[in-house]
Amino acid sequence: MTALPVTPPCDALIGGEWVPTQAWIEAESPSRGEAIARIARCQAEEVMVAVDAARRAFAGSVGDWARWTARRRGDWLLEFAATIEADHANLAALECADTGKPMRQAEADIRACARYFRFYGGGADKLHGETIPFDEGFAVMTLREPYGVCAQIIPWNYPAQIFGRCVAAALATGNTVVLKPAEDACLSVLRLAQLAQENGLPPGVLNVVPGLGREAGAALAAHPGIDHLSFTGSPETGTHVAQAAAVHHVPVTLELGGKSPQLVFADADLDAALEGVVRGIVQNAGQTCSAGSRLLLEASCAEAVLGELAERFAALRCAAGEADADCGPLINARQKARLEARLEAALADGVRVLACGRLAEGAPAGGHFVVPQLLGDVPSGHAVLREELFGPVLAVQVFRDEAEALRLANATPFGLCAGVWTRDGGRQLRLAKGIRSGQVFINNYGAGGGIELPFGGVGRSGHGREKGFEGLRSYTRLKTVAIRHG
Ligand code: TXE
Repeated sequence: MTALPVTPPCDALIGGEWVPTQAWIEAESPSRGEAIARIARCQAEEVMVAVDAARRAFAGSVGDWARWTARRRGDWLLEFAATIEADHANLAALECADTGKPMRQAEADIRACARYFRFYGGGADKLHGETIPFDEGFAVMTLREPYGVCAQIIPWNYPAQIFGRCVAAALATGNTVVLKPAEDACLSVLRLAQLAQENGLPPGVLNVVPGLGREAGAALAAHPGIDHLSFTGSPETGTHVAQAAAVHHVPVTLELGGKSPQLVFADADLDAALEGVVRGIVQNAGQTCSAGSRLLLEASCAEAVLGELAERFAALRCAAGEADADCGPLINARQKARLEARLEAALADGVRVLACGRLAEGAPAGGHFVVPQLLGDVPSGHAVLREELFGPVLAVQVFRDEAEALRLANATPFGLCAGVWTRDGGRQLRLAKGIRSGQVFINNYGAGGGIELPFGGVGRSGHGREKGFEGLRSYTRLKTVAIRHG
């Protein structure tokens, strides 16, 4: 087994206790293909006990979390942010080993996780209802109340960041949580849960049930005792969990990935655009919901830009996460085989690889590497332009004018992000309004991941918003109180 910097408890966290399970899952290092830990494999029974524990902590004798004042909850979140920052090196090393992502990215992810707790800790006592002017003799107000028990099913691509995004917002607003991390990467989540317990979080406020999607995940989504469900993952699984939750009329937030375009016009700062385009697809080996996986290039600058882009792709290197190269491995052998099959089918359809990166010297033989690739000559409407590949693969299309650029940008069932690179102010606004997606970035891509910025999708990318104050509101439900005082 590859040695870990620290070994978090790998059991389930239920009601403040670490509970062993009957069966286990071997956690693997994507960089080496070797086992690194054995994590709990929860079944429906453990999920049931965890939901009960969260219910008791919400409104029972154990923690009465919802009755902690907003200020006290906020203070706890702020202290926890400091704890995460103090454990930064351990958490980043765990995230790097478990996901294979380059160390710099793992470090940024842990900083972002702490920042979520800081942002929502500060926001806890600043979220409030409103008063509404109404008929003579009435006083009307809205109250923002927590849902209760929030189920959170999260993926493997950004475990620590998504833990921060979901857990901090839910706890700040007085909810309790049962979280199902992904079977492919959950060590940082387990370490964060351990630190939260050590930081004095009342038992049952945060419960973690590691396990397989079809077992623990399905049991959690279908549990009649949950009050809210937040899911990040594939559209197919998103449909399953939303259907399961609908049986009990549980509100659902779905964040389901994308096929996001980057539109580059000839009048743009092309150097900045190229930098943003390459980073937008290579980050986390393309395993990012908001990856900019389609490049739309204005014809008049296409040749020059493609020449430069090909050079940048050829210079990219893949290596183990710890080596901190441009690109790490994919998460597992299944995702690698899935991507390679799609690339093979694309080549058979006449798609051409215009340029590709290489494995760095010494990259471990057992790692699940796929080198970054730039694809050209893609037939219009081809699968590589419509399906999320979830790898470091950028497909290029050329457009003649703004109208065609907009048509191509909107030509997928997804709608998560878009990047627009142009100096023309009118065009910036027209495209910001015309593009069908949850986020549009002008002359940047991703705004550095800004935790303050609401984030979510349209169409197959899902619905509901997380991050920012909108994310905090989404973990509360509104109650209207009308008082007739005469
Ligand atoms: O996703 P799943 P997978 C996309 C990306 C990727 C594809 C497949 O395109 O190639 O999904 O990845 C849990 N009931 N994204 O198979 O299955 C599972 O245990 C309840 C985009 O890993 O959606 C994990 O915790 N839960 C994405 C989570 O769902 C179930 C991030 C995500 O797994 C379940 C990841 C079930 N029946 C993949 N089946 C993004 N939006 O960033 C699985 N799960």
